[in-house]
Amino acid sequence: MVTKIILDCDPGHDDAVALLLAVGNPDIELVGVTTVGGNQSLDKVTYNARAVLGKAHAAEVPVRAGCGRPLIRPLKDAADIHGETGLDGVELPVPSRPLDEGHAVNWIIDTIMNSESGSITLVPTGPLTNIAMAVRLEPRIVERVKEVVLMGGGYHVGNCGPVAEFNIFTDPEAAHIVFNAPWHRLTMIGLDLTHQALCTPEVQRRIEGIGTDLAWFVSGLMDFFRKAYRNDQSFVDPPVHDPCTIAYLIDPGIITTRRCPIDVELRGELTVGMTVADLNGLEPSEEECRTQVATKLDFGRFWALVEDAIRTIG
Ligand SMILES: [Ca+2]
Repeated sequence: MVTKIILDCDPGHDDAVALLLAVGNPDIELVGVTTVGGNQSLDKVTYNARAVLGKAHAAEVPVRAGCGRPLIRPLKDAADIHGETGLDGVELPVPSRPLDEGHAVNWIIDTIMNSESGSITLVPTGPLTNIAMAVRLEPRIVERVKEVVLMGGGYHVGNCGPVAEFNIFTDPEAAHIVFNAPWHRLTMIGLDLTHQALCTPEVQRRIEGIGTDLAWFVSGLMDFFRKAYRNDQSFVDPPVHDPCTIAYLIDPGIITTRRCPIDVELRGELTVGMTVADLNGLEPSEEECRTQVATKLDFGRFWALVEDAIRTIG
């Protein structure tokens, strides 16, 4: 069965790989891409999304720009990890057609309201500003969305301070709205999971072995990402966060999950932007709890999916 998704992203090296996995896997239909200010300014990440789709021979996928800044706080980008362009390390093709008109938030609402109920999955891989705005503007989308699978947060670890992850830390108020909306299901693919999705030299050599221009493009992205993660976060290999969301939708068996209540800290002195997951006690039933965290990644099957997608795109 094909899963129809809206990918709400801020490319971003790992967002770019998520785009490629969504385009290159036959079980995913990329209905549209929406962008949000995060890793870089809205203009830059929107350009990057269009350029990556062009690189993937998927320029026909609609792209709409959304919110340029968080609901309340100023935007502090992630240039330290993604560079001045948001996709440093590679040369991007010039997008072949103009940006689609209209605001991403309106487009998300219209698309969900005009599609069969339960047919669209939301996949946010940036700050949750657009999704929060959409929920407030048209609350009926919540019951019409099949599920939300997002990259963000973590239950044991942070990357913007000790306990907060970048996407949630950037717009915690938006995250609070999204985590507290009564979706049929919300899966948090947080750092606990994505720090297992390391692009090791062996993985990168296998990608290069595909031998296409696109494969070398991905390798160029990973070279920059590796250096940035070494310098800024003392990682040996870079964690490629965002495509884990798409991999989970393609094959849920790749990722182990555990249901638990999750909320977002807005006022802590040390913990603003922390996703607080209550893992105490027995795992609640599906009726009791609609949120879950991702805990364990099947590394080999994950990277095999990414390689297959790059090969399929050609
Ligand atoms: Ca992202």
